[in-house]
Amino acid sequence: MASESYYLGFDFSTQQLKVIAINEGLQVVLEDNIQFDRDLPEFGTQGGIHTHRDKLTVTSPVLMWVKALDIILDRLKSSGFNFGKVRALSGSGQQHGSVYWKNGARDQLRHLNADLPLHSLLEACFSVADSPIWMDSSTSAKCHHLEEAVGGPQELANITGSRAYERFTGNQIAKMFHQKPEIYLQTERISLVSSFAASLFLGDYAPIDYSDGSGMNLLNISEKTWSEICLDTCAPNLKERLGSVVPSNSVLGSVSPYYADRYGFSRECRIVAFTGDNPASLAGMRLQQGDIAVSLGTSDTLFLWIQDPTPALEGHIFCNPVQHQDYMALLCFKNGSLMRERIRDECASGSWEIFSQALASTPPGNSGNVGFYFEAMEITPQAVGVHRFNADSRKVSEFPKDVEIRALVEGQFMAKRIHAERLGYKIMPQTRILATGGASSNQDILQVLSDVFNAPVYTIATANSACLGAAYQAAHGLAIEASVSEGLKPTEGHKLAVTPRPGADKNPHYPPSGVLMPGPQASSHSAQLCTNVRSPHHPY
Ligand code: XUL
Repeated sequence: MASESYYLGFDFSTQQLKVIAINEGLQVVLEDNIQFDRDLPEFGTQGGIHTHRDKLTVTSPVLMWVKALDIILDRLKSSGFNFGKVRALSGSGQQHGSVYWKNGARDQLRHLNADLPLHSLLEACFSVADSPIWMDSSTSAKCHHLEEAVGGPQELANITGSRAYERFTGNQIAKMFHQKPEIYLQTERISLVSSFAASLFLGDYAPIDYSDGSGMNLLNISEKTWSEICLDTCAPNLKERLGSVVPSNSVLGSVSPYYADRYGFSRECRIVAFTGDNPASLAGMRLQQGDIAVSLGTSDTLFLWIQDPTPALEGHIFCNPVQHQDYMALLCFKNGSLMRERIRDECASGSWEIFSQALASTPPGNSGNVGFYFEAMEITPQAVGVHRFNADSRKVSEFPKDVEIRALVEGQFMAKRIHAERLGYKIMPQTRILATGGASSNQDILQVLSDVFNAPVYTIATANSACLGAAYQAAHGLAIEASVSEGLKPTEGHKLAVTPRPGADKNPHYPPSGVLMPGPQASSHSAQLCTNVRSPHHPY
């Protein structure tokens, strides 16, 4: 133990700052966290945020994040943690948030006095005290303007991986520039939450990494350079304020002497680029080429490892944090567990057991009956209401209870597969589905998932996957720098749960692989699913 070396991962998320230390065997040896509301009440946040009077503007105090770092490092030091054994560190941050460094701040960052805590040294370094974060939705006008400027939403998605989203940083910067031009002029650098946090360790401005940079509507994700047209549309002289972009597992340098002097870090301790929490989760869940991670929680989220992306109007394509020539996609479905629970209550007397029995007693493909259930306005696609179709593709107003249960679960997974394939995802022979979240403990739900994707489903514990992923990135980045290996591929911890039933790939009621447009070979439902006709009656 005494001779062990460590890698540290930090996660600057919305409600807390977390830290994980792993050893050379990539096992977790230490975890800690600072809860912003509880541990830093002086900032008056609720859930780590300030919601403004217009209800659309959402921010977090930047010095709260700095102070949280002071506290967590002090705490680790008093617990006897040996910082001298840390070979490399990395981190993740909530995506899209922006930090505005005031003119002259770089000089301050480069000369940190180890006798003082970071938050008092950096008190005067930010031109905006409250940083806009991902929950902000006050920039609709800027989004519209950006899409217009580049030739429409699909064109913006082709360049940056996503159409314009309110929370994406370019639109936030555009708002800042237009509302407070004098503040913009006083700002010498704009960081993401991830690159801001890396800057604290580096004692200098850290570059933005490709993956988190993909959440800005500013980066050309194929060329991996800033898009001039997007930059110019958002604000003048933005390129010089953003600095360069780098692959997500780049080594940025060594820790600032501040950390060696104050906490006993080795001066050799390397800093690997920090990235967004979703890219870091992809690393933390140990996804590999062709894999899908499905988190079945309140809402359902999909991470996909993609090689040839086809950006669409729904979902996001980011550069891949592990292999920078590849990509990842992120899809969010709001009607996840809440919808499954509602149908469980209506059709299975509130019992998961009865719900499971219905799935077990109905055939895969549901004899052609399919349904889409959106209690709340869905994100992917933007649709609401309940839509049931029978085997003749006719809209019907109800199904028998067991048919309803299978229609819901199959409909949810078919929609996931279709949206994934629209973004360029291809199911491959080695494809694994990694399932997490509450509903991943239900074998019968997982069986449907496995059948619809015709791939084995593994379960994986993902508490703190972003933070763990950041620690892996630290080890991975160092290994790449030392040319030790192409990358570390830890696979333990994935538990095989179910495999597809024989014939799942030939089920006429599931969308045939790779279908993006209705074709003669497609079943009537998958044809309907793929037409993308938006109407109040049909969500697809
Ligand atoms: C992703 C997003 C959120 C934040 C949460 O696009 O906005 O998942 O990254 O921290």
